[in-house]
Amino acid sequence: MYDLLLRQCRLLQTDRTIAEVDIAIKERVIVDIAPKITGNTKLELDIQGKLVSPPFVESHIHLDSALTAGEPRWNQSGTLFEGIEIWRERKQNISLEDVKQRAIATLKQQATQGVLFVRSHADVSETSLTALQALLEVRQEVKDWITLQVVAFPQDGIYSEPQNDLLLEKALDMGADAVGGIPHYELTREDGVKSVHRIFELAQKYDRLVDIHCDEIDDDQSRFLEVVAACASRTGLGSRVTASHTTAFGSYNNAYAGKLLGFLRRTQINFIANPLINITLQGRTDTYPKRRGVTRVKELWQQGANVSFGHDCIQDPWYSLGTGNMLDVAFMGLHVCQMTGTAEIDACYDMVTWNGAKTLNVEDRYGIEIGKPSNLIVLNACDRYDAIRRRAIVEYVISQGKLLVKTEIPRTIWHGSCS
Ligand code: 17E
Ligand code: FE2
Repeated sequence: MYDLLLRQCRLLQTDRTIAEVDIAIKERVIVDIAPKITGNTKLELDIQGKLVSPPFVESHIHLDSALTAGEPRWNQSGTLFEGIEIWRERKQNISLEDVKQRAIATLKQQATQGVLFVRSHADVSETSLTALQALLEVRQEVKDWITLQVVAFPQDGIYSEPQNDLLLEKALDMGADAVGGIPHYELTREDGVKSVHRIFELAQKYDRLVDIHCDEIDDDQSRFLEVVAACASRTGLGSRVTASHTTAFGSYNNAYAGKLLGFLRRTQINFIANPLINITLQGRTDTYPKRRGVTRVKELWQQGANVSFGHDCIQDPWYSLGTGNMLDVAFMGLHVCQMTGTAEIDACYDMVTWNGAKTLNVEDRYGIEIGKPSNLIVLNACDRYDAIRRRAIVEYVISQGKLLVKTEIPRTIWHGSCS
């Protein structure tokens, strides 16, 4: 007796080919995938040939500041730095309940749209560590329907205040999954380099992942990615390391960028671009021509690096828009990075699914295969290109073997004449 049987799926397999199959689930595990499955089941869903995909992965978001846009004021300049100032004011009066309530509301919004794996940053440069404590509690409270990873993120820098280094270490002691940083925002270049070394030291001491906000600025002299790459190589942490944003990479001269790409090829580090936020926060000091402020996604992807796309913000001091829809993110990424070739469009879909899972180091639990945990989504689409083009609705979300969300597809009726 199965718990759930999905009939007539257009399954997007791990090798990215499509198979027409039924999928059987029992006790939270995918137990069979075959053209025609017989047997009894508690629940049967007729998928009617729609696309069945592994869930979306949100590899970069700030849940602690989500849903605070306009509090205490709106970001008028649209810059990263005004956003940091506004958040500094807002975080003076955060409470555990405030953060938890907004984080859970955001996670529900994401799961409704097919996101079942999330990596969130939690600001740890505020002495009470309330944001971190709240997200760690949320991680536990939501674990039956969504997987949440928490990065200890020192928003104000590790060396800008004497206590920040201790706060970062305390955050790991409390159970953060990853160590974060912001070297381009440290007071000096030297402090920035020192912060990257400190992050790797802590990652090794506590056996945690690394995810650094790295070179999130248009300054072509911001060159901390090379430091991250060197530390990743020397420590052997490789694929456990992620460089987020790296927007300055879009401003480097080609001679330096070419050399750097060569170095990066030898590391296994992951990259996250956040196209919705990068295209709006960066380029603000330019007149015309105006830079796009996005890292070299296409070139990194072409040389086989693992690149994912994140949403970064949902209605916060940095970005007042957003619903958590990862197809919006892929759609924007595709445009800004000019990834319009057919293989490139498909790659943009992978950047909000498989590549994100690789970044989160959850590949062993990800993908629709016999024996794996049963997390999957049904899209009202026929393939990856169709899903992105129409930003298709996620009709069913199956999380850990259970039906978590069903969304009705709107029906439009044409009343005009045909001529
Ligand atoms: N903080 C930061 O340093 N960079 C960002 N993009 C956000 C917060 C959203
Ligand atoms: Fe971020």
